[in-house]
Parts: sequence; C-alpha cells; structure tokens
Amino acid sequence: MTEITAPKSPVSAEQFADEIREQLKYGQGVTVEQATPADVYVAASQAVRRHLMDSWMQTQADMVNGSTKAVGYLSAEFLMGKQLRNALLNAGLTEQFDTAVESLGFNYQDVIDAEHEPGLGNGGLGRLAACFIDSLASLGVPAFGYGIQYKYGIFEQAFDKDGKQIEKPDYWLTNEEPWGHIDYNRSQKVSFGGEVVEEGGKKVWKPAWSVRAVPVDYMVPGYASGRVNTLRLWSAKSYDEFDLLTFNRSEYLDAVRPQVAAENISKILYPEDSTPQGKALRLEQQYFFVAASIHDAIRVFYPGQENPDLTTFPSKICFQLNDTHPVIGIPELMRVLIDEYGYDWDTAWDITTRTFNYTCHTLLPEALEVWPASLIGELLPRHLEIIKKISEQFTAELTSKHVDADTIKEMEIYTGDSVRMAYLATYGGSHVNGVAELHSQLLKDVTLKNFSDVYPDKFTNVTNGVTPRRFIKLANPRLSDLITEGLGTDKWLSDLELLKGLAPLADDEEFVKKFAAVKQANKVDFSNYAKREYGFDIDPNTMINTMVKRLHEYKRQALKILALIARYADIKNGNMSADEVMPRTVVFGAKAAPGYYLAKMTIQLINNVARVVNNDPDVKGKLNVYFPWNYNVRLAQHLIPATDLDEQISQAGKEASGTGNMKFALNGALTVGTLDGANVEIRERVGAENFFLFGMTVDEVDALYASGYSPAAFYEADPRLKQAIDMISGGAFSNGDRNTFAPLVADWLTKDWFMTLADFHAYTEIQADIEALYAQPLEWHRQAILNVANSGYFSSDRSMEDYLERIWETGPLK
Ligand code: F55
Repeated sequence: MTEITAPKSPVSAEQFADEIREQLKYGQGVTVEQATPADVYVAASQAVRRHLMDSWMQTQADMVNGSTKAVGYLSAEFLMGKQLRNALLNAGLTEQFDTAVESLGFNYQDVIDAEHEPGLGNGGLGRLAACFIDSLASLGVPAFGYGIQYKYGIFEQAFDKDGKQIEKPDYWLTNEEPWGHIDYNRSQKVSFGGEVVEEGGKKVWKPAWSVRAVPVDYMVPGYASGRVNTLRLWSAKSYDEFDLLTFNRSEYLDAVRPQVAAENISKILYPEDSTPQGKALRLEQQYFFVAASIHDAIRVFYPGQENPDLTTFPSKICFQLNDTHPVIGIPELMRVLIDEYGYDWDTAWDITTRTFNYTCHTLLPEALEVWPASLIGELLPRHLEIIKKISEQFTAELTSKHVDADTIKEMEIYTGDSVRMAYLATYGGSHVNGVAELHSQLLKDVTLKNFSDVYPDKFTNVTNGVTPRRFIKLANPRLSDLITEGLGTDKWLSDLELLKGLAPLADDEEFVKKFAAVKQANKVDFSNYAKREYGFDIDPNTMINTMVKRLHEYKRQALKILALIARYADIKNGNMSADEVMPRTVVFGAKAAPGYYLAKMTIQLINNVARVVNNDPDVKGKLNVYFPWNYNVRLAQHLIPATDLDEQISQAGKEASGTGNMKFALNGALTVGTLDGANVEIRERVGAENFFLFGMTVDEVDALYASGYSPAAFYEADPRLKQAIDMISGGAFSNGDRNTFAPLVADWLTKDWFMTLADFHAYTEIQADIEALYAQPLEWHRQAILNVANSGYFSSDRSMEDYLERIWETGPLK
C-alpha cells in the first residue's frame, strides 16, 4: 500500500473548471470561447490564489498574534521560477487543473507556457533564497522573504551569428502578472541624500529626496503544511508631492528630476554575479529594500503602536542577510532605533546585533562588497556617521581584547575612505555562516580569519540545500512516481532523508531497470523540448553530459571545453577506434556578466566548437555539443532530469557550495567533480565509489601557487593539451582566424588564475573511468540510484532546520 500525504484536492476538476470560467468572466471579461491560453493562465492562477487565500491570511494572523519569532530573509535576489505548477502542487490541484483546462478546450502545456519566468536573480544565491522560503513555508515557520521587484530581471541571453552573447532586456511584466499583489496601502517612505544637522543636541537627518516603496506580495505556499508565507518585493514609485511654487521652466524640470530618478531604483537587476558594481544606484537599491523591510516589520509586529517597545524586536523577527547586499540594514536599524524611537546607542546596538545574522556566499575577495565612504556619505549621510561610530566602537573593543595594532588595522570596518560590508556584517550580527563545510572552514581560516580568532563562537556552517518540491516533484514526475513506488509512501517530499530507503533497491535489477527507463524517457522528453525550443537534434541514446552554471573563470568551463576539443581531435585523428568512443552529447548553459570579457569570449568559443564539431562528419554520432541559450530555472527543470553526467569542476577552494550539484545528484546523475564546495559533502554521502573525483585539493592548489605556477609548463608537457590549445589559436574554431580567441589563449598560457591547465591531465584521465562505467548500464544506474538515495541531506528543508537550530532559534508556528 502506498501512503499518500500530498495535499488533498479541495475541489473536483469540474468545479475547478467552473472557477476558471468565473475568473475569466469576472476577472478578465472574456468567455471561454474568446480566451487565449494566456487568459486561461491568468484565470487559473487567480483561481489557485483564491484556494490559498484563507491559509495565507491565517498564517499572517498567527504570526502576528502568536509568540513564535519570525524569520525575515533579506535578499536582493529571489530567483523564483514559474509559479503556477508550484502553487497547484501545494494547493492539491495539479490533476484538477490538467483535466479542467483540457475540458475547457485548451492544452495545459500551452497554458503553463504562457507564464513568463520572473528572473529576479543571477544564479545560485538568488535561487537559494527561493528554495529557502519554499522550505520555511513547508516547515510552517513564519517568514517573510524581503527583496526587490525589479522591472527587468536577469537579461535574456541570445547568441549572434558569430556565437557571441547578446543581452536583451527581460521585461517580464509585459503581460498581466497574476501572482503579485500590489499593496499601495502598505507603502513605506524611503529617503536619501541631504545632510545631518544638530537640533537640540540631537542629530537630525534632513534628506533631500524620498521614494515610495510599494510592496508587491507573493504567496509562498508550503507543501502539506497548510501554511502560506509572504514574499514581499518592493517596487519604487515616485511621490508627486514636491512644491510647485512659481517655478520657471528649468526650475520645474529640476524639481521633477529626483522624482523621475526615484522609479529607476527598482528598474533593473544588476547582472554581475561576483564583482559588484560600486554604483550609486546599486547602493540605492540595497538601502531602498532594506529600509522599507525594517519599517514594514515594525508595522507588522507592533500594529498601530505609536511607541512600541522595540527592545522586544529580536523576539519578533530575526533578519538573515543574504550576502553583503542587505548589510546597510545594520546602520539603518541603529538609526531607526536612535533617531526615530529615541533609544540610546547601547540599547540600539544590543537590539541590532541580536536581530541580524550574516551568510557569506563567496571566497573570492573581489565579491565582498566595499563601498566608497564618499558615496555612502552622499546618499546616506546619517548612516555614514553611524558606521563610523560602529567602527570606532569595534576598534576599541579589539584594543580591549589586546588585538595588536596591525591586525586591528586589517579588520577596520571604516578604513577612512571605504566601508567593508562583510566586516560590518560580521561585527554587527550574532552569527556568520558559510554555505558548505569546506567553505565555512575557509572563511574561518582565510577570508574572515581575524574575526574568527576574536569571535570564534560567531562562526558556523549551514550547508545549502534545494527544494525537492520544485526540483524533483515538479521537474521529474517520473522519478517522483518511481520513488513513491519504491518507498511505498510519498512522505519523502517533506522528509527527504527517507530516500535512504531506496538504497537496497539499487541491487534490485527490476528496480534498476525501471530507474533506467525513467532516465531514458526524460532524455527523450528533453530531446523533444530542445528540438521545439532550440531546433537542436539531440540523440537521446547518447550520454547526456551537462555543465550549467554562470560563466566564470573559477568554475572552469574552459577545462570542459579544452578536454572536449582534445577528445574531438582524438576521434578525428583516429587515435580512438570507433568502438572505443562512447557517444556523448555535451550540453552547456551559462550566462556571462555583460562586462566580463573573458567569460563572454568563452561563450563564443563554446558556440564555435559546437558549430565545428556538430558539422564534422568524422565525429558524427560520437560527439555533439549544444549550448541552449538563456539558461534559466525553466530550462534547468527540463535538463537536470535528463542528465547522465554532471560537471562540477571548479578550482578547489573557489566554489562556496554549488547547488546545481545537489539537484543533479537528486535526479540520478553522476557527478564528475573536484573537492570543492558541497561536492565534498555530496561525495561523502553518496560514497566515493559513486562519484568521479579528480583534480587538485585546496592544499595542492595553495602549494602550487606558492611554488610559482607556470601554466605554460603544463601546456608544453601534455601533447593533448597543447594540441587543443594550438587548434584554438590556429583558427580551427574561428574559420582560420588566429586572432579571435588569442586573448583567451594568452590568459591561459600566462596567467590561468584558476589552474585549468594544471588540472587538465587529471580531468582527461577520469574520462576513461566514466566511459567504462557507462558501458555497463546496470552498474551506472545502480550508482545513480545510490546518489539519489543518499542525497536527501541536501534538501533545503534540512538547511532550514539547521538555521533554525544554530542561528535563528525559532521554529514552526504553533
Ligand atoms: C550576485 C551579485 C553579487 Cl554583487 C555577488 C554575487 C552574486 C551571486 O549571484 N552569487 C552567487 O550566486 N553565489 C553562489 O551562491 C550559491 C548559494 O550559496 C553557492 O552555492 C555558490 O557556490 C555561490 O557561487
């Protein structure tokens, strides 16, 4: 007997069809006959929203009236993915929807396709925030996601005829967007600029201009928890309250200008995922959403109170800082407490440090935000004063702890001309965490070593996770059914460690065959999808080998492409006999930051290698390369379940965690990877024998640097590497032009910051193991099953439980 715990259907398919019909009529004013799939999408979405409404309101009421501390997840990015299927799943309406839509004369896939994915994030960090709020709702923990409703999300990627990336604006709000509720009545005023004056012995900030932060509320339905939390994304609107005295024309335009500028604040998501732009607008965005959120939390938790007792604030809500982007919240809360509510400095500091915690997502020094003090001073003069005072207090504290002067200097928050946001966050909050064990260790040992020496108890680890609802149940229904069949229950969707129960089935040949059939069917589906969406001809009978993530040197797409070229040359030159060659389809997906020169050139190279390889009759059927453009959550949901082999090949010590690695393992792909980020923990759990490990360790990387790394020596020493690079520089992938990729080649041969060349040999060596295993399908799939069975730890539900226990000290609503 299979035990089913999924949310029960609230209505029949016929009733749901009636609700959609009603919604078409009273919402959009169209009949079913007049309706387009996009109309049905809006109507169905609104109908699901209505089903979730009672739980949403009840959750909010319980949160405010109860005594359970809430979590405020402050994040500049939430990469949510499409909403409809997820909402249907959590409302228990999936099947009703499918039937209802068909009964109304529509194809349900057309209706689903009408939704434009909100791309309000760059990559892992933004997607993690989305997984976390899903898990909080599913655990029944009261929580707000607080962020920005960008008008333009991450750019839409296209390739030009030369294979170069082009960026197109993603105006995702062109059509009616049924999920976000714009709540003008809960707006907040956020001010900027001006000066600080002394009035009656008090500092008073006289801002120069203000913007209206309007919340757009999204439901975050939990799975089988009966709870619906809120994602509150702020949108900037101008006030039209400036004084129109007797302006002449130019004065009038000057008076209007700041109002016009105001709406720019939430216009666009910055597309850099590692090197923050030190632009005024970016700081404005950060302050905008954080200030609005803090005021919002006070409004929510002290409703109607003129003089709230904010010493209780840390027991109402704790704010998690998703990287340094929201760190300006620390001086903002200080300012609110001192200037707006009259608390003394020490009380305000106590409240503030008990309210905030900080998660770091990087090890790259250039990714830690540092703001010019002059910029902060111009935009937020009062905050700069407060930051200076925090910095002085910090220095005094370090001195009293007998930290030596040089170290104190290294640790300064305010350096005299800039402000180090990671240091402010570390000092101004209760806990600091990294996102995988190795990463947290390196934070303590390297990046924030001084801080961990002085405040060892602040530091902790919470390994990332991903939501099994979106990334297994929605993305891979076939595997979900097989898991439920294998375990005899669907409880695993809210308790992912239950997947362990699949381990014995790895030795059950019947089950292995079913598992293999699921993978094969997913590959066929993906092949059809790739044909439809991209015009690709992917052979589902080849190994699907995927590398999807942002394009960055440290992630080493270059390693993959060099090895691929070497393999191409081997096949072409007859160095491998035909039956030695395991047919492979390599699939890349990656966006490059628009200003990242080498990353963009790598994209161009991949596209041109794909062009040459796919058109070469000598390798036909043996090697194909595809680069579907515009990798996003939707594409991930199609590609991950169809992947046999996943690439996680960053230089050891550079990828903080990775979360794609978890999604692939949970969907039954094997990983080829380095000992980096969460790969380490994945390998430990799934078993070293079920993971293709290669490459240098962190210590080996450090040692090689210390000994003076010379990439050219590796080039000279390995004929296959040399040949691959020579093919690129000789114009094999640029129609004979030797200049096209010269900057890339020059970088590899003279700098190679991430030691691609040093790991090339190990990477090509491991391919033989991969192929030997793939040649034994039953054994391959046995190992893949063990990956699924032992990856339950990487549920974001578990991550949330770790945060609750180690950092937030709260739990589900009673
Ligand atoms: C976005 C904007 C700026 Cl200014 C800096 C970084 C980013 C960003 O997107 N970072 C990011 O995605 N970091 C990733 O976070 C993931 C979740 O913790 C990690 O798994 C991944 O290793 C890390 O690179």
